[in-house]
Amino acid sequence: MLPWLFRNTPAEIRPHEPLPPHPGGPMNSKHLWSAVALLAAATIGTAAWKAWPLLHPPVAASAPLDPGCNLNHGPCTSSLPGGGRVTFAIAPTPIQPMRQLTLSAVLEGRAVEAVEADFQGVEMNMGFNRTALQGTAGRFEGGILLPVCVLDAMEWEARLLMRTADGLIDAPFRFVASR
Ligand SMILES: [Cu+2]
Repeated sequence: MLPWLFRNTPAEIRPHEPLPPHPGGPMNSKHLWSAVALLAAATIGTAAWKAWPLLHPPVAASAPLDPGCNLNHGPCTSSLPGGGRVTFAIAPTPIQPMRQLTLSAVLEGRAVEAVEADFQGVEMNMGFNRTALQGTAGRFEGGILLPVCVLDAMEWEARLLMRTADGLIDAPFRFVASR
């Protein structure tokens, strides 16, 4: 009885029934996400591995930090391990963020092939702020723009990275940049 009704029904209902779970479906998707996570971890790992020498160049010797010298009050001089000294200055003062700063490093009694200045927040990560200074005969100059901080005043450490025949020598200097 009413065969036409029953003939149509199965065909109309079937597409609306939930599909039977695909045998390998959920498993494949888990594997896919594991692969994506592994790939992401490997990519981040590789990037960190490649960035490590850039962010943390192998330093052969470090000059001590002189807490008594403030770059806001003028040049600071640091004795280098192995001999010689460097005088570092930032102008203009007071040192402010988002302002073109002139950097100068003068070497005495030590042959230096290249100088870079790296700026880091003492108490907070302010990103990568490094610039190469240009020059010869012991006088190197460069410029940098420091990023603005959420704080009105923040303490920075400027680190001179000096390439010498004895390897990389760094010298730290500290100052507060105020808006
Ligand atoms: Cu800051």
